[in-house]
Amino acid sequence: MFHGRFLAISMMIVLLQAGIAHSQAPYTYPFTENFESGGLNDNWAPATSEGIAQLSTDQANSGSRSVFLERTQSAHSYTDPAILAAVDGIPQTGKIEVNASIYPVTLDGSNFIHVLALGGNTGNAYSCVTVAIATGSFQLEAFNFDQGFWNGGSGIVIETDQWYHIKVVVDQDADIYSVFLTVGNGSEVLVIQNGTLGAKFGSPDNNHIMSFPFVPGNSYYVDDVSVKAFTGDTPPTPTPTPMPVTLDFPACEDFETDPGPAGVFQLLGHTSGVAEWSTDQARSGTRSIHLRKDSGNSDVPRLQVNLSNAPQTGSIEVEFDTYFVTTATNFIQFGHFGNKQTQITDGYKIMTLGINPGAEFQANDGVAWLDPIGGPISPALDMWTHHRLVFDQINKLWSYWQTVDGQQELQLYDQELTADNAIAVGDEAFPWFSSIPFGSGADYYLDNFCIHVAGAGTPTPTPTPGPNAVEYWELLE
Ligand SMILES: [Ca+2]
Ligand SMILES: [Ca+2]
Repeated sequence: MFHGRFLAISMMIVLLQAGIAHSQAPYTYPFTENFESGGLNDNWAPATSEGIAQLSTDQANSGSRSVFLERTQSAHSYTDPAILAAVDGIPQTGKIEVNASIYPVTLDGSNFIHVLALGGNTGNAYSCVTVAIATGSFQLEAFNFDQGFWNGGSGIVIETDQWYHIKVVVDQDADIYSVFLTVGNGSEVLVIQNGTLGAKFGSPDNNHIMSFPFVPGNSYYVDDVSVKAFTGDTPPTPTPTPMPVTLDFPACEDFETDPGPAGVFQLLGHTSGVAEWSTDQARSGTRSIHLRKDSGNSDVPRLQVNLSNAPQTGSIEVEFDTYFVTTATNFIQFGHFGNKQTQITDGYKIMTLGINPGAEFQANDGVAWLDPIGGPISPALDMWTHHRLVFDQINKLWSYWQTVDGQQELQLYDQELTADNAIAVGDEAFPWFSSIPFGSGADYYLDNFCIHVAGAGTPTPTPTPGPNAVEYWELLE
């Protein structure tokens, strides 16, 4: 017993001594760190037990050095590998900006990559705000515990082997932040506007900067970290493009013009497939959106659009056309309403139209995949299918019609919107429509996306009332 206790005390002393030996000096506001001189340990606490956090000359945004971070152990960690530094003297009023440049080497979409966290010092540098490369979409997003969900998404997909410049503008008077992103030498884009800080940056226990890969499969370089007074105008110069953009209500999009890299309709195609503007097929005009998944199962590539301008009451109708070329070895989520954009735990927040691995239409009501009322039906390949959804946001019901080759084939659901949340289309927290090939082998086109008050549109052809038509028309009253 004695020896065991003595050994434990001795180890504690050794650990304390190690901590003293490696204690880092805090930065003093304002500062810019280009990593060109001195050791990383001078100001940063690098954690390296579960990966790499070290100075490197392999890449540099400035000069010849930067910091390389890579998680090599399995699972995930908020603290290791990581670099962490304290900053003294951060003003508690006025506007300040926090900058960091990052250069991704490998990106794994299985979880967030926390490239710039502001706040606490122990595995929770998010207390103010954390900027991360998002799961699935590979866009820049931000999180704090007060808001409780990730937000943002610029339409700009973060790729490997490219420098990105992140600027977080903190308004200490209003307790809000905005995030800007510049790709290489390009223009500055506003990614998140006026998010709410979880805590005032620089207040006691909230005066740290941290960067960590979080999950295996992620590695990147960091350079040119600074915290200084915000010197830009309001709005900043160059005038940023406000993002994310939201679809008007009502709206119809025939995709005859290119959605562009950061348009209302966002095409995300980071890995193993395509999400592209296409002339291969068209339900209207000569163009549509082509979505294809070549390998694996994941939420990219995809088309997504923010529907938060939709009224939160009354009945809303959403229509679109698809042209399926091949089905997949897993679900195709060709019509998803919810929050795929940020990949929160509940991936089926409102409802999802899908084709199952057996190549039959199903719909997910937020709880389970459901068969059509009339029984399983396979998609007609190489022809256009019209989809029409009515969301009764008062009674929290949705119904679905499908028209193939001029014939109404199926199928009326009269399902409850996600029962435990009872949220509506365009709900502030879950406003996204996504169309996702998801399963390997999926290949289809999408055209003519419309959203409007139920019954206000003139769908072509007009669905023939089926066995459940009474319910449908009652729904519209
Ligand atoms: Ca440098
Ligand atoms: Ca078209």
